[in-house]
Amino acid sequence: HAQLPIVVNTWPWPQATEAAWDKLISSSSVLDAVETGCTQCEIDQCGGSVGFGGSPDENGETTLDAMIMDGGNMNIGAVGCVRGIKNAIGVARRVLENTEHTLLVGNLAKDFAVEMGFKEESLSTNHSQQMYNDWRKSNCQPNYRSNVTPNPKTSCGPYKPMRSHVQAEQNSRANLNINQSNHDTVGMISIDENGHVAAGTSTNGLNHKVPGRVGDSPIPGAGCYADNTVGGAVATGDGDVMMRFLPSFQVIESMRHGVSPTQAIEDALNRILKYYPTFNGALVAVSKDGYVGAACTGFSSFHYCVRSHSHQPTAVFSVKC
Ligand code: SD4
Repeated sequence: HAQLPIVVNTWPWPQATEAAWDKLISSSSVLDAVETGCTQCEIDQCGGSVGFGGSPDENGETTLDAMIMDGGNMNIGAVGCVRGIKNAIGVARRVLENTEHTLLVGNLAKDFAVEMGFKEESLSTNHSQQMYNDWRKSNCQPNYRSNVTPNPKTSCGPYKPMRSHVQAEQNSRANLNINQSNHDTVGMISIDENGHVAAGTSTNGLNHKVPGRVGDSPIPGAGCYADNTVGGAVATGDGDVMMRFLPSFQVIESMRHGVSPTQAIEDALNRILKYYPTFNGALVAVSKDGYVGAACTGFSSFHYCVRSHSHQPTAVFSVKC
């Protein structure tokens, strides 16, 4: 338990937590805090899986997903598969503030960003090119396709035929070895001393994803959820699976009925595990009165950061999965 105000985020990225905290103290805006904290991770390329230069898709391109949610009025701004803009969470914030929409995607999300004054630039780096080249050399396996003929565009494959849908998921996910090092979204929750909650996410998704893929991070109730009357929740992990269950929404609804944050997360993960026993994922949640909980599955452990007046500087906590 921590006093309000508070900032919490997924993974051991205290520089993002501190940036959000400083902004929260100076601006008193939980939305500014979440945007600033996630932006810090986009600049730092946290874990290689936030921001530019990570997770090249089958064409070698990095695309970004991000979302920000205001738990006071239940407004959301999000971008999916946005190309050529480094500050995806900033664009999500503009979708929230400057449009009546919730989610913009792809090239047209980039056009919107440029209209809003964001700079268009390449998201590729030597590192992402190298990852892409290495993958091409291995006949582009593993990846997220299950077709038996080569991919006509890349000539990669053929990929292994899959027997059934669930089996396909399990085989391909076991091969993909989704883990902490290739699969870390920043998800952040901020609550001010009046109990105003905001949550946000930013990620470059998955290595070698099929171009056009959007994960859970910009999907309301999947990547995050916030509600001033309850608290906030954020998710990280295998987004293709998670978005089928809306775990952040489930956690908030359980907490609304009095379940503790940790128990609510365990329940949400267990629901997914019934269908996808090898699934990897983690959530962290904060109640509106400052109770923090976390749980994970499939990783060896999950780390998260907490900053408040009683956690100074940022404390990094670890839970075993
Ligand atoms: C996704 N959930 O795009 C994101 C990736 C991630 O921890 O969380 N990595 O599937």
